[in-house]
Amino acid sequence: MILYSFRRCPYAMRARMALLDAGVCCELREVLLSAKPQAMLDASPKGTVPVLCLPDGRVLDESLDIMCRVAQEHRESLWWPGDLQMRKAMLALIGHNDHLFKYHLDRYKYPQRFGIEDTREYWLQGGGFLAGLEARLQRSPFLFGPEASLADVAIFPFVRQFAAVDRAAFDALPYPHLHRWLRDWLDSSLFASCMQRHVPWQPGDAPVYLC
Ligand SMILES: N[C@@H](CCC(=O)N[C@@H](CS)C(=O)NCC(=O)O)C(=O)O
Repeated sequence: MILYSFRRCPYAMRARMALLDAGVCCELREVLLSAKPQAMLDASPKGTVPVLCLPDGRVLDESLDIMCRVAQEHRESLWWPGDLQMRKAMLALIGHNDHLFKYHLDRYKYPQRFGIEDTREYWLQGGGFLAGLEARLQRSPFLFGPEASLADVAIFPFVRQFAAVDRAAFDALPYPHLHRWLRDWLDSSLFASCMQRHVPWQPGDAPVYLC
């Protein structure tokens, strides 16, 4: 398997964390978004990372598809719950993250890209999503119960980005459970492994593995 990835991309991060956690070893090709390798574009012309090329020639070019496949095939219980209602609820929360929260995060983090002068509205809207996470984390250590799930790993990289825009403002939010949850993920060995630095891949390079 080959994974095209970009270290700082939150979508690529969650795919790498899922692969690492499941113990699935694959070749890791670090990509420069400004100079995407032709081999990656041949596999997935839409040109976003992550892209996972499977040995049978199939290509997964959506991070959630990569995570779901890994969770289904290599993990049990909460990662990919047998309970259909729980699975639907997890995918709904991830969908909310990927669409609404990401929308507000982008505008809060990069106001100049969107011609925005006052980011307060986006901070508040993003904060609304965080309040929902806090309510869940008050009830259990992870978003869907006592163990880490697909949803925790899918959402964590985006909360990390939101927190990093103005760390003091984030730390001042009255969300102690969310702060603990984020800190635990940031301190985890899984995150440390997924954030190792690699030089961008070029054809002919010796393979580097994500293991
Ligand atoms: N829906 C995609 C989104 C992936 C995505 O947007 N990745 C960004 C980097 S974080 C990207 O590759 N953008 C292309 C570019 O900047 O040229 C997924 O979940 O995999």
